Amino acid sequence: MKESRFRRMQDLPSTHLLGGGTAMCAGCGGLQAIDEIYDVLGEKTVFVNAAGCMTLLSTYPFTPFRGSWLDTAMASAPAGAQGVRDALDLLVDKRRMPPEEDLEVVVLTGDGAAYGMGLSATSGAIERGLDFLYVCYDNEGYANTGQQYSGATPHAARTATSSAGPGYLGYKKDLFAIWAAHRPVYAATAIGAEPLDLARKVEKARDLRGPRLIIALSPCPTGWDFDPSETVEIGRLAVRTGVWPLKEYVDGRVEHTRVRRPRLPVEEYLRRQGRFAHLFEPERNEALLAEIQARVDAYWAPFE
Ligand SMILES: Cc1ncc(C[n+]2csc(CCOP(=O)(O)OP(=O)(O)O)c2C)c(N)n1
Ligand code: SF4
Ligand SMILES: [Mg+2]
Repeated sequence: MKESRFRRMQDLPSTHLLGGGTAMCAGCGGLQAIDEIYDVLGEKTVFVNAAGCMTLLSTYPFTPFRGSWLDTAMASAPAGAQGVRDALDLLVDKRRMPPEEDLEVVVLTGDGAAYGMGLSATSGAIERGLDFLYVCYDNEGYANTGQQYSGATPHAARTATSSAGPGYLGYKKDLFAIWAAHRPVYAATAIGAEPLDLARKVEKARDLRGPRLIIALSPCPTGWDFDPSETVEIGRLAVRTGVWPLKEYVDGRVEHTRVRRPRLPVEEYLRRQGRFAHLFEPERNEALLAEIQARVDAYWAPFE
């Protein structure tokens, strides 16, 4: 059998070494976003992490974070967050911890957990009004296990489980809309390549109480197949082509926070990534390119 060109992250040379000998890929867009988010949140945090690439950030007893960290099974991070929140509330109520030492409970998961495996636990947590911030780094696949498709994979992307023909036949789920339908306190999309927009959204989310979401699109050189030096440029192209709208939901209203006019053609974004190479070689797939462009145009049409 032909070897998949999608390799497990653990098989790659260690380019970014952390405590415990864990390795992250160079140019990881998820790591960039989390770094920027942590800059705003600071150390008074408990990260409740579902299994994924970022789990490798924290191998007991090492972690690059100054706050606390809890690992959970893939589907259970919001349930873990409920337990941590309840414990913190009890400590404050029983005066065993001063209120000023209270911590922000942050769920940190990839898209596999956020869009799929953990969605039911998330829905229940929002319904209960749990006071937590959900951070999803969305690299559009199960990256840690070799980039299998997830509910976040875009149409036509090649993945380890859609490695031939037109690529992934499904369409990326709209997690922002799913959250908005729950009427949370706050929800936003973001990307590490737009750090000011991201920081403003994290600040806003930090200062609210209740269920809050930040989804950061996370260009993944390993799974999307591009050079690690291009992470920021590809992230900017996702926004400038309109593929990744930057927006927020507050008080029942959705507003875009960065609008690029005119938008660049989507193929400027697609052709930089090996996962879409079959749309251009050995010949251009005009029908599929037109379909992808039409879907992006249809999204933006009501706002123009
Ligand atoms: C219930 C369950 N199924 C499968 C796995 C194996 N597994 C570990 S990480 C991972 C990928 C998670 O994907 P995502 O949430 O998108 O995070 P990423 O790996 O992309 O960072 C999988 C499938 C697991 N830990 N638990
Ligand atoms: S596989 Fe992708 S998301 Fe995972 S560490 Fe590497 S670049 Fe980051
Ligand atoms: Mg993922």
